[in-house]
This record gives sequence, structure tokens and C-alpha cells, in this order.
Amino acid sequence: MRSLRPETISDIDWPTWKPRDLATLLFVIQGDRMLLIHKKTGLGAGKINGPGGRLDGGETPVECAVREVQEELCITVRDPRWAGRLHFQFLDGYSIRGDVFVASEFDGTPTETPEAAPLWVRLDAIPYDRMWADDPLWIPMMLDGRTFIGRFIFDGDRMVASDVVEASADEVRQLGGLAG
Ligand code: 8DG
Repeated sequence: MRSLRPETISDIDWPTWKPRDLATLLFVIQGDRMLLIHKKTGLGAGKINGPGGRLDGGETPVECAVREVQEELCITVRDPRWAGRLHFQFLDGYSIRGDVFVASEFDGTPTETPEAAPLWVRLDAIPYDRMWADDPLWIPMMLDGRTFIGRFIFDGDRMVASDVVEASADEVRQLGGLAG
């Protein structure tokens, strides 16, 4: 980090920025609806989000995304595709980077677990007011089939700064290939 208390996206030297944790998110999208969760544990407990979580040692992001969806909703997605990458710096020093995946097919029945309860929402009624503050900045791009790179500074739950751009062809090749 370039600044001890970054206030804008350019206060952080992103090329040398190292996240403390690596995580994933996965959104199942079928027709005009999307499968979300009421998150019961971990970072963001109480919010609505896509299923996901932190990487276990040795896991690739796509393996993590598939495992987290199995653990949280008892379903196995068949066709995960990389959709974007999110970088979060928190003012207390914590940082996390998440690869986002979409899928449309799965085996099993979404079932409530100790970590999450399933929630199907219509794409025109996504409950952004109960989600992380950055989500409305990139979920619409994801629903348009566009890949994205997001950078955010948070003070707890409050978003302090944000920057979301469409991923370049190089980034799609590199990050999509690595993550998958
Ligand atoms: P734990 O056992 O380590 O507590 O749980 P975990 O399942 O390994 O990790 P987690 O607490 O679920 O990981 C945090 C999840 O929250 C991870 O999927 C990334 C996601 N997440 C953030 N910030 C944001 C955000 O701003 N928006 C969205 N949609 N998701 C976010 O960390």
C-alpha cells in the first residue's frame, strides 16, 4: 500500500498490492433468475451474496468456487466460467481478492446449510440494498456477459472508493485461464 490510510483508488499501488486472502464467488444464472444466498457465517454474514469463500491450500479458484457452492448449497455446478476479478482493501489493513464465476447448470437441489440459505431472485429485482455496496457496480456487467476488474476501498461495510473497468482481452486470457 502506498498510503497508510488510502482514500482514493490511486492511493494504492495495485501492481505490487498483495491480498491477505484469496476468495471466489459463483453466481448461477438461469433464464431471468439468479441463485443467491443469505450468508450466515464469515465475512459478510447477514448479507445476501453469491455463494463463495476463501481458497483452501493448493486449490485453484475454480476448484474453490465449485467446492464452496457444494458446501454452502449442496449443489454441483457443471459449467463454471470466469467472469471477473475483485480487489478489496479495508482500512483496518485486511485485504482480499476474489475471482467471480458464473454458471448456468448444476446437479442437485439448492438446500439450506449451516453457512447459507438459498434464495432465487429475478434479475430485475436483485436486492442490492441487502448486498455489499460494490455489487451494483459489477453485477450488471456480469449479467451482460462482460468480464470486469474491480478495485475497492472499504471502511468496514462502507465503500470509500471504487473503480470498475471491463477486463482487457489479455486479462481475460491470463486471469480467466489461470483462474479456470
Ligand atoms: P471462513 O470459514 O473463512 O469464515 O469462510 P469462507 O467461506 O472461507 O470465507 P468467507 O467469509 O465466506 O469469504 C468472504 C466471501 O465474501 C468471499 O466469497 C468473497 C466475498 N466478498 C468479500 N467482499 C465482497 C463484496 O464486496 N461483494 C461481494 N459480492 N462479495 C464479497 O469479501
